[in-house]
Amino acid sequence: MKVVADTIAPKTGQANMPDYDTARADFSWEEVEKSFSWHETGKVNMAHEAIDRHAETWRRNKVALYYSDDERDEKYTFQDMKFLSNKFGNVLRSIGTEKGDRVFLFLSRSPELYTSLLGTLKIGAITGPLFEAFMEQAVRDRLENSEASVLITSPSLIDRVPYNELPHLENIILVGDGDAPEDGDVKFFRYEQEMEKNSRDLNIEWVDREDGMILHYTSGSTGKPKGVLHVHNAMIQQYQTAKWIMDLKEDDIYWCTADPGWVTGTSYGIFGPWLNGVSNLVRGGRFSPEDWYGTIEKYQVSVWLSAPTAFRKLMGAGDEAVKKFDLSSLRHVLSVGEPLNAEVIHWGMDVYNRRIHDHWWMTETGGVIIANYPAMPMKPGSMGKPFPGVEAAILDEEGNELPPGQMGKLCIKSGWPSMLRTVWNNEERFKKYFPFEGWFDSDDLASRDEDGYFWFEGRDDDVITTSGERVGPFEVESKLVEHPSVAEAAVIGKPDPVRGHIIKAFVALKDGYTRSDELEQELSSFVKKGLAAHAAPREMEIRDFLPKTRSGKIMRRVLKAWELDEPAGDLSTMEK
Ligand code: 6R9
Repeated sequence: MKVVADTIAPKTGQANMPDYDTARADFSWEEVEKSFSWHETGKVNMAHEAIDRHAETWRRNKVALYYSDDERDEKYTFQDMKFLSNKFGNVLRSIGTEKGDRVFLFLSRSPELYTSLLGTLKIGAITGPLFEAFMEQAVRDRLENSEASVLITSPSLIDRVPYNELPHLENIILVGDGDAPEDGDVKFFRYEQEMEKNSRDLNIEWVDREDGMILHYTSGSTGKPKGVLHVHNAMIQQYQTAKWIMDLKEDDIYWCTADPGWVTGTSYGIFGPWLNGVSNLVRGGRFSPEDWYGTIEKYQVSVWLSAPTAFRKLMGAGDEAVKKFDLSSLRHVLSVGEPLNAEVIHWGMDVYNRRIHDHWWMTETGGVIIANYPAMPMKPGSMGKPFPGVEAAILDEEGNELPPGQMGKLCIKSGWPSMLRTVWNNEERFKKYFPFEGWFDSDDLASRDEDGYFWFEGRDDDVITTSGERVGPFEVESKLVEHPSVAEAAVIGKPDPVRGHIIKAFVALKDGYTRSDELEQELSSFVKKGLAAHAAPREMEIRDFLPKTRSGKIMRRVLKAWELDEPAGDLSTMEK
């Protein structure tokens, strides 16, 4: 049960979304649909709505994409994006690609990644973006399961593609210079040559709203990754959530730091901003506090979306780093992917003088489900409230709704616009998401308070039963992060003959702190005093870093497997 001492009021100012209760009372998805220039035939295409629609208005010369990495610094207008994606659509057609085919991307972040993803959608094919860092097994699993016929990759990555062992793979398009084998059972093409040959005019494929658009693989804790399928209809939710939650406005420079290999990097790194006609910044390269703050300063970023792991690292880097840069362009800051510790929000108020808006969703939901809204009072540590037009509830094991304050399954009333439509080649797995009639089960545990705010407790698998009490790992981790020495923390349950489980904490320290028995003792009693005796870690391990996914989630199941000497399961998404 949460006791919340503080709330943070919104900044007065113009937010796109009216106050929460009004927005909820008046909401209808049918109204949102009217924002789109649905084609007269009743057909649609995501890439048309995101790019071409704006290229047909005064926005044609507006910058759609600012791209920069250590070598490149480029701008593309909506018109440029239209022509480039048209060309790529023609390239795909010229090699025989058809509507419904799976066209996968295994590329580092680059303008070519974005234009080829859009070109793929324009011909009605299904796109599948992969993390550049994947090794051979991860690439193989995804290409095998999706039966992709086309892969867009680069000479530097081709060694990790077992193309001769993938019977469905027919064509490989190589982006950039460099030697590549270019032999075997597949046909190889050079991106630059093919783009040169093809026209910038394209007859777009008008598709049904329910036609497949994108496949995102999410790693299960064991076994093979699941291919979550989204359809073009997802645009309705991605458009409206980006408008209200990211609060996107005409003059914004929007920066989402997520890679398109993660759903955040497509729903809110591509579709959300461009459906709203907003200038979108993509920054390649690796994370460093100086580089990130420098990027905000240089591009005058006004809306910034990142993940808790990044904010915790920025916090660990100290306030001095912030002071070296002019961050005054920032209007709105957001975080997603993991619970955002209250401590980080308070720090954000101190150093950025901005609230960091936490919001919750999953690959399977396609768009945001629960959020802190720009005009709503924020309770630090809470995920906020369900999006207007979406119903979320806390259910028990039988599917009955639980009263406020109780921890249970976080479920969503089925039928929101961007809901997954299937798990590719695995209808059985898809059905498992719906254990109770009409409800999607997220497999997260959460509670709702008297005011309707939702509080994340942990993944269902991660919640710890110790001495008969159920403890959400996040609560303990957040308490640990409040301690001045702690940069990041992860807690797991370790089997114990007396208590069922004991709590074991893994902690990464901030710069300038070193491990000692006294410090471990102190951290344990810090949790005991701040939370409860049963929540205090009985074992502690200070580590240089914690294992994480490429989207920055702490992998508790991996820590647990290492601890118990058990197989760690699928590690393809783990950051090396
Ligand atoms: C968008 C995304 C989904 C899982 C989800 C939950 C965790 C995401 C969160 C959060 C607490 C938040 N999660 N946002 N937990 N607070 N604001 O992350 O998709 O990679 O599929 O992960 O991430 O456990 O179930 P995905």
